[in-house]
Amino acid sequence: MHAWPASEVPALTGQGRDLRIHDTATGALVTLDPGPVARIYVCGITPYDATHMGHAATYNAFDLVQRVWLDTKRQVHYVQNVTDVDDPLLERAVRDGIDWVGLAVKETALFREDMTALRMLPPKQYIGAVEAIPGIVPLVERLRDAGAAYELEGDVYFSVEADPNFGKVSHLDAAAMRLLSAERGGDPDRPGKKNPLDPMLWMAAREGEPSWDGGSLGRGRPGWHIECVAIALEHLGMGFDVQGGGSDLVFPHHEMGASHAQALTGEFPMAKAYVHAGMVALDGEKMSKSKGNLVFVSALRRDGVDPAAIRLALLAHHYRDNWEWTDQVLADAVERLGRWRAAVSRPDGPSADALVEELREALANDLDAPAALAAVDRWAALQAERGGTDEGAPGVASRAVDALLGVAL
Ligand code: 5CA
Ligand code: ZN
Repeated sequence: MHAWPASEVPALTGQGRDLRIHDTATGALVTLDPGPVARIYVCGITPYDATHMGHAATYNAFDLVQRVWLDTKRQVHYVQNVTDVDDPLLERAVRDGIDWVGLAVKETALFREDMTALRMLPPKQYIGAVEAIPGIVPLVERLRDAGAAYELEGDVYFSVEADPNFGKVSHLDAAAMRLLSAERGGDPDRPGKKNPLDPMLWMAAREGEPSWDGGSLGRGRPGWHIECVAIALEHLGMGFDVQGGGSDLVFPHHEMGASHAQALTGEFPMAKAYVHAGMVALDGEKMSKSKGNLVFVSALRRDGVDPAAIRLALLAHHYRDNWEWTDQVLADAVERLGRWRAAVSRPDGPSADALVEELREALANDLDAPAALAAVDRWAALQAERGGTDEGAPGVASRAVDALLGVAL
């Protein structure tokens, strides 16, 4: 699939900082030391009901990761998937009486537009589950041939017992895992499974559902977790720097992905850091497609809201916090954008050199975007109250806000 156009990232003078970030697997802050090319995989959308503010908040977090790396003069190899065939997508198409392919194409196009408007950096590879099938089938065959997978009425399941490190991403107990598995696409109650938690790798063709040639697996379609593992391993290889997503992906998705990769390669972990964004809520509940309590980026854009203000609304929250979307959050962001734009629209001002360092420090410290916003607020307040004589300052401030926060002033 094609991704979306990249907005330019201005190069800043001086030295970027290495990123210290929270890793779910170890429960600690880790200082990442990527090579000259940092490698990141971020789980993409299942293309229906996109892009809501929860999606946007999560992609914003991983956009910041890349901006910190780019500031250290590294290149970034970014891969993202689109889960363009899966139960919830097919169910939505049936509910609405529309073609599932058309639904996925339309929603993915809208997502690209939203990401472009929000100045989110595009992945180098943007890969749909359907186009990944030829790479998924041999992995499932390998897992089966190695005894890490088994067949149940034509479907193929992964055996969590095959992974000595199972549980090391989420650290949940069996009861919690079982509950989340049932909630998030698993089938713990299906009779005949070796372990209730075992996830499907390959689902045999069902009447009235799309299916593909699976070689020795027979016709069918891929399971969810193996999709991301196949794409990540093909394009990034084992031991890449960050796997990202919202906290609702910790279990089962990222746990199972780490397990599949362990069984395939004998190595753990697949990613050096498992990074998870908090959940955005609306009216006191997690914003989710199943509940339908959604605020869409595209709807706000249609209403004339500046995408830079949407982005500032996201940045006002720490990525690991759970937070609530309200009209006030947006109003505050619109007001802040106005203040910042006024501050950089003057020909001179107070020096912004310290501001650049404060932005770098804040983001390198587990992506502390609220601290970064506070630093810009302070500089803008100085500009408004006293001004200054540094002729380059507004340009320096504006380029730093663009490069590090993705906000064009
Ligand atoms: N296609 C899979 C990942 S492989 C998927 O989870 N798709 S999704 O469309 O449901 O979500 C896309 C991303 O948005 C995921 O990282 C998910 O964790 C995140 N996300 C979903 N809802 C919210 C929310 N309310 N707040 C924050 N992030 C969210
Ligand atoms: Zn994924």
